[in-house]
Amino acid sequence: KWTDSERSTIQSIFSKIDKDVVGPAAISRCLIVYPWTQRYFGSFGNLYNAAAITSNPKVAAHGKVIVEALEKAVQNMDNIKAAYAELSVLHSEKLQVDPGNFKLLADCLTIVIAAQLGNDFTPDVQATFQKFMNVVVSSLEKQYY
Ligand code: ZNH
Repeated sequence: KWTDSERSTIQSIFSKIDKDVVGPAAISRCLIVYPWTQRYFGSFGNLYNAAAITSNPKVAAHGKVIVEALEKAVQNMDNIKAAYAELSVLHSEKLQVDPGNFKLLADCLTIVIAAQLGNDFTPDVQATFQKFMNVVVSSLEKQYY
């Protein structure tokens, strides 16, 4: 259940961020600081070091796909689990991503968005964003159980 203030906070975050920067920056950061997450991206080519990751066009494109998926969650805030049902099956059955990794990417997204919003990322905004990402992560995990 979301309060009106939480809804407008989430919408405001997504209206302020530069999506073309946040997605690629967050997935790059995840691949760099948690290098074991690279194992799922064998088809992405060179992920040899931080410079290779941040300049890899497939990584950047995938970052944008992830932000688009988050926007779908924003548009379906009352039904994120249903909106993500297919995506959860894909990650579980086809991609076989260890679900612990969702939280790691969520944390990278939080760090990148915090850096981009600066003073606008107040403790209240942070708490609401955390709640939102927790729902996103648990929705992605749903088909694992
Ligand atoms: Zn993921 C894919 C989302 C996390 C891995 N993904 C994907 C997609 C999407 C997503 C939308 C596309 C699908 C289709 O195509 O249909 N993810 C997402 C989200 C999240 C995620 C929202 C959180 C937040 N992922 C993740 C992680 C990982 C992953 C953590 C690992 C580590 N994904 C993945 C892969 C893929 C995907 C591998 C495939 C890619 C390609 O392109 O191939």
